[in-house]
Amino acid sequence: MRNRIPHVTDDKKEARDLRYRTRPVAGAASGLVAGFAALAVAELVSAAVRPQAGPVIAVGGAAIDRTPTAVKDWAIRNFGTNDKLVLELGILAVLALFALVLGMVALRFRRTGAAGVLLFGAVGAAAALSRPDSSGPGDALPSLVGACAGAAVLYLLAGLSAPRGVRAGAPAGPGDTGGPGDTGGPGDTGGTGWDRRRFVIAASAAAAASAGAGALGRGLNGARGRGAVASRDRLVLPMPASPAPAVPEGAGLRLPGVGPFLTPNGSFYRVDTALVVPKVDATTWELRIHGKGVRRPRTLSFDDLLRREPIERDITLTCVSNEVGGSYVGTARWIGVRLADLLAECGVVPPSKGGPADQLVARSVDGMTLGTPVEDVMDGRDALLAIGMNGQPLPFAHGFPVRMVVPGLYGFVSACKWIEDIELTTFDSYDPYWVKRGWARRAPVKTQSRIDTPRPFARPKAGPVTVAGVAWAQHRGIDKVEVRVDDGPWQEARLAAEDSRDTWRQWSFPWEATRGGHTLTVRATDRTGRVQTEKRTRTVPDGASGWHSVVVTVD
Ligand SMILES: Nc1nc2c(c(=O)[nH]1)N[C@H]1C(S)=C(S)[C@@H](COP(=O)(O)O)O[C@H]1N2
Ligand SMILES: [Mo]
Repeated sequence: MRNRIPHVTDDKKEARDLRYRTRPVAGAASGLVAGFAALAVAELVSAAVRPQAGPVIAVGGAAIDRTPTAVKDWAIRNFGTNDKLVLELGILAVLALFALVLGMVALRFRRTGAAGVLLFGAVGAAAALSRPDSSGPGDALPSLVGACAGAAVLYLLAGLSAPRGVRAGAPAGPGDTGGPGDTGGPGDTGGTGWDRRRFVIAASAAAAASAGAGALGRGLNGARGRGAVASRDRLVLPMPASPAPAVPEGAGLRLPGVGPFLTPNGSFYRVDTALVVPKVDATTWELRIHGKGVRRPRTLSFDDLLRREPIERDITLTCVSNEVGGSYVGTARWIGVRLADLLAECGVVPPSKGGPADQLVARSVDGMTLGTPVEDVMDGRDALLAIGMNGQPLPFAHGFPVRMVVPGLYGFVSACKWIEDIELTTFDSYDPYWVKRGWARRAPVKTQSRIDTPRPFARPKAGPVTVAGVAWAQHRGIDKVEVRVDDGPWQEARLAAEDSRDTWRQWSFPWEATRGGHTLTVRATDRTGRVQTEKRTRTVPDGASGWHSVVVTVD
C-alpha cells in the first residue's frame, strides 16, 4: 500500500482504505464473471457447431488423447467410470483459478487481462481442432467467440472497478500500465473510490446474460440429440432368425454377492474416450465398408442392416484395462448381423485364403479407431454388428445405433461403438488409436477368474462358507476352476452350467472355514488346457494376468 500521499484527511483515508480493500474482490469477481461469460457463450456457439466443439469438452478430449497410458490407466483404476467427471471438474477448477488471476491482473493491466482470456480461447480452439472427430475450422468458433465475449466482459468490468478519476482521465493503453492512482492523476487524492454500485450492476447483468446464453446453448445442444432419441424410441428390434439358446438352468448361481448371468444394461461397465456420449440418428446413420481387397465397397443404411438376417448371441465383453479381480467384464445377449457374411459379400477374403488385408479398422463417429484381425472376424465365430443388447436397442452409451462385438477379443481391438466406417488394411500399414498409445496390436482375452464372494476383508463365521465367482476365456471356454485356501492344495470348484464358450462361467466352492485369517485364491483352466498363469502383469499392453486372491478373517 502506498502511504506516501500527503494531506489525507481521516475521512478520505478511510474511503481509500475501503476502496483498496474491496477492489481485489472486484478483480476476482470480474475474472469469474468473465470466465463464466466465456464458457456460456461458447456453449451457445457450440450448439450451432457441435456440442463436442465446446472448450471444456475439447480440452478434456485433447487431454485424454495425450494422457500417458500409465496415467490413463491410473485414472480408470481410481475413478472408474467417474474418470470423465473428475477430468471435467479438474478443467473447470483450473479455469476458475486462472479467471481469478486474470481478474486481478486486469485491475492493473486491463488489456493484459483481456488478452489473457483470448489466450485461453486460443488453447480451447487448438484443442477442438486437434480432436480426431473435428469437423473442420468451425470447431474453433465456440472457444474463440466465447473468449472474445469473456475478454470484453473483463475489460468492461476492470474499467468500472478502476478509481473514477483514473477511469475518466486515463485512456486505455498506457493508463493500463499504471496502478490504481499510480498515475498521480486527479483520482488519486480526490477520488471517492471506484463506483461499487455501477460495478455490481454491470457484473450482475453480465452474469445474468451469460446464464441466459448458457442455458439457451444447453437447451439447443439437448435438442440436437432429439432426432437420435426418437429414432431409438421407434426402433423395434427384429426377431432373430437364429435366436440364442435359452441360458441353461443353473448358469447363474443366484448367490448373494455374485451377479446375474446376463449383466443388465444399466450396470454393464462402460469404457470409452467420449466426454459427450454421441447421439447418432439411426435414420441417417450409414456404414461404409472399403479398403484393401474390398472388391465391392458398400455403404449401408440402418434399414439395409435390418433387412439382413439377424442373429442373437450371448457374448462376454472384457476390457483390457480390467485389473485382476476387476469389474470391467460383463455378459449381454446381443442381436446383430454377421459381420463375416457382410464382408464376404463385399468380396473380402481372409488372409488364410490369400486375402491382402489382415487388419479391419473400425472407425466411430467420434473418431475412435479400433483394429481387429480379419482372420478372427471371418473364422466362423459370431462376430457381430450389434444393434440390440439384452432385448433393447443399444443404449447410447453402448454404441447406438450399431457397434461391433467379437467373441474372444478385448474391447479395444474389437468392440467399436457408434461405428460408421470399416476399412480393410494391414497391421503393418496402420496403427489405430490405442496401439499408438502403447497397447498391443493383437489382444485375445486372457483366461481369468475372479472371487466375488466372500468380499475382501469379510468376516464370515467359522463353518460352511460358499466361495464363488466367475471365470472367463471367451471363445475357448472354461474347463476347470480351482480354489486354494492359504498354501493348501488346489481343490476343484463346482462349475455352473456353461452357456457357450463365448461367455463367462460362474463357479462355487464349499469351504469349511476355520477361525483366523485366510487367503483364498482362484485359478481357471480353459478348454485348450491352458491354466491361468500366476505371473502378474500390468494391464498394458495386452491385459492383466495373475491369480485373484481375497483375504478374509473368520470369526
Ligand atoms: N467409439 C468407441 N468405441 C469403443 C471405445 C471407445 O473409446 N470409443 N472403447 C472400447 C473399449 S476399450 C471397450 S472395453 C469397449 C467397452 O464397451 P462398453 O462401454 O459397451 O462396455 O468398447 C470399445 N469401443
Ligand atoms: Mo477396453
